[in-house]
Amino acid sequence: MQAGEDTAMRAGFVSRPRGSAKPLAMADKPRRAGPPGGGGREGAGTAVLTRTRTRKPNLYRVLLLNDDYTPMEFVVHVLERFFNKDRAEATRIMMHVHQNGVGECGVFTYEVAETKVTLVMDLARKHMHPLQCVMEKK
Ligand code: TYC
Repeated sequence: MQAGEDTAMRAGFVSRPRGSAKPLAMADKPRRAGPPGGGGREGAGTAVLTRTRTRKPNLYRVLLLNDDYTPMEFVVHVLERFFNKDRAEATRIMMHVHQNGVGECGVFTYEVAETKVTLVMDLARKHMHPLQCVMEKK
C-alpha cells in the first residue's frame, strides 16, 4: 500500500470492505491524477482520491443518571446547554431520568461524547450536585 492511501485509510476517507483484511483489489484502488488520456507518468504530488466510500464511526450514547439531590432545573439547564435541547425536550428527558433512573442525552462520536461528559461533570461538581453523566458504546 502506498503512503497516501494508508494515510487516507487511517483518516477514514477510504476503507476496505467490512470484514476484509486483504489489500484493496486493483479496481478498488484510489486513482491518481495523471495527464489527460492517462497515458503518461503520474504527476508528482497530485494524487487525487476518487473513491469516497466512508467508514461508519463508532458511536456512543451519553446518559444522565438519576439521584435524589440534583435540582430538576439544573438537569434541564444541562440538557439545554450541552445537548442543544429546547426547554420542552430537556424537561421530558429530565423527567424520564427522574422516573426511570437513566436516560439518553444524545449519541456522538467518542471524542464528542467524552467532551460532553466532562463538561457536565465539571459543571455539576462546581455547583456541588451529585449528578452523574456517563457514556456507553452503542
Ligand atoms: N431526582 C432529582 C430530584 O428529584 C432530579 C434529577 C433528574 C436528578 C435527573 C438527576 O439526572 C437527573 N430533584
